[in-house]
Amino acid sequence: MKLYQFAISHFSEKVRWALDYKNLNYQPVFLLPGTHSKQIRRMAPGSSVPVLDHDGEIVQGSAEILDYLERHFPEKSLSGDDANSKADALAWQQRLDDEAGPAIRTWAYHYLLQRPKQVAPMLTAQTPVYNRYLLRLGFSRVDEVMRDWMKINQKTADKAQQTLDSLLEELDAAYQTSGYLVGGGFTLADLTAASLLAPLFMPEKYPVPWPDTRRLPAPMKDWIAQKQPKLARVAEIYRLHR
Ligand SMILES: N[C@@H](CCC(=O)N[C@@H](CS)C(=O)NCC(=O)O)C(=O)O
Repeated sequence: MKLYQFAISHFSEKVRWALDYKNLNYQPVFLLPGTHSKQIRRMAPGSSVPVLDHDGEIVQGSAEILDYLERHFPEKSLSGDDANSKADALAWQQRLDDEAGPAIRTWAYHYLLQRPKQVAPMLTAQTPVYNRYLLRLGFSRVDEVMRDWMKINQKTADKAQQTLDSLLEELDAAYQTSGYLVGGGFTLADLTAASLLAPLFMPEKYPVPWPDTRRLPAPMKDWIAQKQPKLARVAEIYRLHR
């Protein structure tokens, strides 16, 4: 198996985690955001990562890949104990993929793109080191293209922060009952929450050099610090199950 991905991609982290959790061997292929699309479009309909190549069978999209892995490698299931749990876990995954994923991305890039020195090593992580220098050289264009492509500006970042505020409240409440989102154990719902929110608690195992939080733009630094209590359980789940 080969996994085409960006190191920084939190959707890719979902799949890295599922593959590791199931003890499956795979070859990681780390791509550079921007130059990736040609290579991905040769294999799949869209340009997004993650993409899994399993002996020539191509699967694009983190939810589709998790579903594929559950069907082909059912041991160490991530789908809960019964059909109801599976449906609940999938519903959480869909909501988090649709809401948390894009919101984190908009919010974090809005501030990180203001710090080229910190974001360049993250965008180029696990690729040849010259990419970091090339990216720094062309940074103003990278900034412009990324903002334009993902519609990132102060207004969309503020809206993303509101989305995250209410989602974090909801997750915190949901975690009070059993410590897991579905039933009493770890499922792909928790894996999705902890992967997509990882940029807010910056776990060591995630394959990028996280920025020094003291040097982040003040609104980013302050909001992250303020939200740590609400993130305590997902951060713990990452530590326990990743
Ligand atoms: N719903 C998709 C979202 C994937 C996604 O947004 N990937 C981003 C990186 S986190 C990407 O590849 N962006 C570049 C592109 O779309 O060409 C999934 O779950 O895989």
